[in-house]
Amino acid sequence: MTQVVLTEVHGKVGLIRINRPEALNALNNDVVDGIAAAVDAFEADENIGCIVLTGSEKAFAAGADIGFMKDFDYMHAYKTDFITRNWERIKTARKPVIAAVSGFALGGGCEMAMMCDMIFAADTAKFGQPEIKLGTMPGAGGTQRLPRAVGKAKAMDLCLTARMMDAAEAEKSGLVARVIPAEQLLEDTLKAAQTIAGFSLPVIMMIKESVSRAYESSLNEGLLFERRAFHSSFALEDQKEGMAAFIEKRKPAFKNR
Ligand code: DAK
Repeated sequence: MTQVVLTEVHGKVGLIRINRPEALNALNNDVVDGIAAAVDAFEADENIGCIVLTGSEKAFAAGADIGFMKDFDYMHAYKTDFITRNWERIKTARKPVIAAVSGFALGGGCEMAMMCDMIFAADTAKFGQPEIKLGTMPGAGGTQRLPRAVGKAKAMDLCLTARMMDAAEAEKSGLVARVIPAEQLLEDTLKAAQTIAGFSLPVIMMIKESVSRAYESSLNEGLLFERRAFHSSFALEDQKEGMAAFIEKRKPAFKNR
């Protein structure tokens, strides 16, 4: 049986690849369970400092699997907590997760990319929330994360017209961190992930937690959270090592503590 989620380790980076090419990586239970299991494993691995989630050249993921959900009724969706189960695993990861998006990231695929901490897009990437064409609506954060990323006007435009946004527009509007030529996407993303993973793991986690807080709190609360985390960084051996290394003009040797 084909494995619908593949994993690889590149130095200190854990790579998760969605592998359902025949369905443009449409997300079904096996895929979402596979992603969650891979995140669990990389989170538990002390040697991993950053995670990359990617798809194929043609599709990051063209959405939740339409064939799988087409006959659901309300009671089934409600009782089984449709899709919420495991979909949020990426969101709860404490290590940074970068989405490397090539081709289609539509519906649940776009939502899954937005659950990651940042998106690196190939110049071929296309983002969209086309659920309205299917007589339904985004259900995994599309109407909430998209306005926070690109503003209300563009989010309304995308969710209500179902049009796709290309990589250039996505970068201009703040949805993606970088646009990269398609053939270099994975290499450049892994390089950035290695850079991150080369720093002190507790500091990586504190920074992720603090930037994420900016999304979910008032400015004053966020600033307070940041200050507390910043103060606590002085309890780290890695802070002593990082500053000593700077003064001594050498490379720091972080110990992740
Ligand atoms: N589901 C299942 N199969 C899909 C699929 C999808 N989302 N997208 C593509 N495929 C399949 C196609 O059926 C086709 O299969 P065969 O006919 O070859 O067997 C194969 O992938 C290749 O697709 P096409 O032949 O259509 O390829 P094209 O290049 O012509 O077109 C396309 C590419 C991406 C424009 C087109 O495939 C397309 O429009 N796909 C559907 C996109 C879409 O509507 N996505 C949104 C789905 S709804 C929730 C969380 C999440 C969600 C809901 C709730 N909760 C937490 C509650 C999410 C909902 C959605 O994502």
